Amino acid sequence: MPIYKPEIECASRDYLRALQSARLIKMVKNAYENVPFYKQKLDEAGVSPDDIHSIDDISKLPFTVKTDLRDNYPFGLFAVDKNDLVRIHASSGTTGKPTVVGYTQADIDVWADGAARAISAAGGKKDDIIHVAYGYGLFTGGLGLHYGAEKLGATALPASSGNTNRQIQMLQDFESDIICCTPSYAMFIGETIRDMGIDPKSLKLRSGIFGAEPWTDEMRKQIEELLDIKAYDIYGLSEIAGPGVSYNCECQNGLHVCEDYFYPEIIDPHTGEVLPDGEYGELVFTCIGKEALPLIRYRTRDICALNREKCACGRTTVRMEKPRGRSDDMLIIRGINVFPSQVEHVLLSLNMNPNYLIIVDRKGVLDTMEVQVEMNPEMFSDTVKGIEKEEKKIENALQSTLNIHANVRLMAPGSLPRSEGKAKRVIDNRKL
Ligand code: DLL
Repeated sequence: MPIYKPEIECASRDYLRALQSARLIKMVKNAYENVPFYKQKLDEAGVSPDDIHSIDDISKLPFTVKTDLRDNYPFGLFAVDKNDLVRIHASSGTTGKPTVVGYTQADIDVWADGAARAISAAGGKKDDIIHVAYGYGLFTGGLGLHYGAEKLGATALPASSGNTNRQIQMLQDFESDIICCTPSYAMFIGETIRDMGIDPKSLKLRSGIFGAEPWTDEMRKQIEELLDIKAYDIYGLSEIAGPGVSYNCECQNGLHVCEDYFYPEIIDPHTGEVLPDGEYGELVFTCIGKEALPLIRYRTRDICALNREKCACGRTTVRMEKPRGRSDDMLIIRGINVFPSQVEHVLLSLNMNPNYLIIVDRKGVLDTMEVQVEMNPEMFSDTVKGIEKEEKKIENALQSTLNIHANVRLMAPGSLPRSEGKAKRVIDNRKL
């Protein structure tokens, strides 16, 4: 398959390191001279820009965390004058003020370049229609893929999210080649197509680029079947750029990082120590190619591992594993760490529907966990006894993976809320 930027994506490791070293030196200087927060932070850590000679010196630098952005809300970490900004995005968290990010024209070009690499790696070509069903607005999903599609020279279709019947109409009438949305919305579009009696093979759709939330390989298989496409993962976060920080190639084996712009490290989340390739820990990025928001060692909270082996696709760029979840999504139930993705993995391995909701509560001193799962349509006509048997089977499977008991409740098909953007999988009623 053609590679969008082979001079970078297939470059030698030595070339990439030299490029990263030059860019790190420049960005640290920019941050130190133009962001008072970084001047203070580096002074406190006893590091000066003059101590940074190569990418190996990165571990001398202090970390940046999400609250640093919030504490300097809205524009306090920007290294450029407001006149030089051409775009602002923001991501809303569950608590507090949103995180605000800004871009110069050069930053938009960097971001669009990453998104174009991702679309190309998913087989996108100039004559394709790229159907963008991520939300447009302050969220980076819609505009990120949109600019990527245009940069590639393909045709962007700014469908935005929602109005599923209209999405399907457009898939049919405009003959979209590639669809971009969250994996949970892709599932919903696929189910709706099935329920409408439309044969997915009658659509021109060839691939999908799905991200913005964790999803498992089992869910990938279901989406691929429902929509009769190949499903590619895409990763990104607003603070670093947006979608296109990393992406799947046709090997679907990890996500290639645009490491010429976003330098990744994996650290032990407790000690901050850098971990060797292959070990799971917290993903950290340094924006070595951006002007407006030059974040240094930003802790993403995403849990994954890195792999620097050459990929069968020919790309040499480092791959990150599919993020397993976020350290702040991790539930601690009766002292045991539980990731929603583990629940999803168990459900899908039993051929259950991936629409589920985890409800955590506290009765007295004891935590309780309930998992609501939608029945498959053929189970709906089952007897009460049959349903109870099925619930027990899922409870046993969850127990053996998670090591804790969860009450399973099978729900009517279609009864759990559907998401057009990021799915909400957990309700935690404990007042922790
Ligand atoms: O979700 C950017 C994006 C848009 C990525 C469209 C991909 C596609 P935020 O709203 O700032 O940005 O959320 C970033 O979402 O730290 C991860 O926890 C999670 N995330 C994003 N992509 C993936 C993925 C966008 N492919 C946060 N797999 C990140 C797992 C993902 N988690």
